[in-house]
Amino acid sequence: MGNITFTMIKPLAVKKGYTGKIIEKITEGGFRIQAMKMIRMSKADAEKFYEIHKERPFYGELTDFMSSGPIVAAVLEKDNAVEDYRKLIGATNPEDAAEGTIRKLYATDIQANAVHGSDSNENAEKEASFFFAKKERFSKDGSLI
Ligand code: FUP
Repeated sequence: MGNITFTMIKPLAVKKGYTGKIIEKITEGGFRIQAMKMIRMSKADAEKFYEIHKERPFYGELTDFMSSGPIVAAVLEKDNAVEDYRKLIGATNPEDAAEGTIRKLYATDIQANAVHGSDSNENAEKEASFFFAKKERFSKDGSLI
């Protein structure tokens, strides 16, 4: 059971002005923010981040979309963070997402599905290090992680 997950608020959700509401859902869901920043990925950054999906038909479109504008990246802390966050965000396709989930509330479609959430503890650590240096991650008392 890991205690961190990594999330991104995706470009269209940022553009539509949902950042504040999504962060509120995250903190109300019991997650503490270890690190957070707004950043725009280059196409190459997005290709590297989503390398696992390289062979999928949507890889080109997905990486175009994810580099089309700023995202908000964050490392979130909670017991059982990966699983609990996936519950809070809902299914990948917002049409299948449960009522009250972030994707049900703020997603546009399966690609612009409002937020990313890590799918394993191992990937959460990898994704967190992809975006954040050690000096950008803080524990509850304000010291570095
Ligand atoms: P998830 O872990 O819920 O983000 O979902 P996946 O790992 O299956 O997919 C990663 C991302 O690929 C999704 F967030 C959006 C994108 N995607 C598409 O663009 N089209 C698809 O048909 C499936 C996924």
